[in-house]
Amino acid sequence: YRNEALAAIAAATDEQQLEEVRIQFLGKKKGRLKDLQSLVGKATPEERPVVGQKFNEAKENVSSALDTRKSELSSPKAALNAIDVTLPGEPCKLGHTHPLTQTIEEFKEIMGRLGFAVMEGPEIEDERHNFEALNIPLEHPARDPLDNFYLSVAEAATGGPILLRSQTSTVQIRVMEKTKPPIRIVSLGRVYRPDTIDPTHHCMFHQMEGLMIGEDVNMAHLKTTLRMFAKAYLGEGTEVRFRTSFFPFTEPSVEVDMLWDGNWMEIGGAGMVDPNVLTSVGYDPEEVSGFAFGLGIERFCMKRHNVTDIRRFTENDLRFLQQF
Ligand code: FA5
Repeated sequence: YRNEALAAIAAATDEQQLEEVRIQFLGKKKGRLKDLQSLVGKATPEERPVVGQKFNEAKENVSSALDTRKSELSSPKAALNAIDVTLPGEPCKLGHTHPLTQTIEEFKEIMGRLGFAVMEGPEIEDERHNFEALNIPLEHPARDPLDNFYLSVAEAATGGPILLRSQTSTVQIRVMEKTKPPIRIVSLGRVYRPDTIDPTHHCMFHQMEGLMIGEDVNMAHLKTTLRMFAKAYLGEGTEVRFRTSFFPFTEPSVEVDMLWDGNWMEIGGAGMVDPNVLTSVGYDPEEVSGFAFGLGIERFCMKRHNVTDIRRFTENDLRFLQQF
């Protein structure tokens, strides 16, 4: 009886089978222990203590074996044993960085080689950093609520209006406010505008801002920096062209075009930092000068990879993303 019971307990592979074994041997009604018990009853009075003791021992052995097996079967190790580690596994699907992130990383790397440190600024901004310190006065049309994503809540500390930044030029101010010249930084990140969405415009896109401040920094430095950047990213044959333009925070201001594969692409704005901006951060325009530029990152990534619609970047379609 005992050996049979122990063998059955060891052979049980889950808790349900074990329960069946328990009923078969220790069950109150038909368990085989009952048969044994009746033998005890039939023993002679002299034999009875010995037989009784043997009976109790067998019963103890079986129930403790049951308990041990039960805790084995319910432990995590049991679950582990149930896994056949020799079977071939499911291949792990590896993701990769988004094409725009790849472009951003490459831009940082190129500008780093030209001596520009990478800075970050907040995506939710106050009016000082998005407009005022950038020489965009209150009555300027760029501040129209219809042309910006203003938030419905006010800034906690000042109670002033806040908005999603419409340009990375905000970071110029943040950096100059807390750093003394010379400065040579880039800042890459998201900006938001309620533009009509089409193949080349989105309401959320990325810009790379550049800022260099020092003694005698001039337009030639700006053009050389952008030309070296363009050649590094787009290739040796790339040309850079300036067209006169206007931005409140630069004087003079230019639109920047780059010649790539025979086509002139408009990729951003630039210029010499306006003296009013230098004054607003406590610099003396008689002592320092500087240039700034702001380039649209999507345009570069689209041109490099022949992406014809800017909306592809945010649709999360794996068939698109897996190509990069
Ligand atoms: C600016 O945002 C200025 N802050 C640039 C600047 C910086 C000028 C420093 C002077 C000094 P603009 O609005 O032109 O400029 O935008 C710059 C670039 O962002 C554009 O040339 C374009 O490449 C990209 N861009 C603008 N709007 C969108 C849009 N809706 N979707 C995608 N890219 C856009």
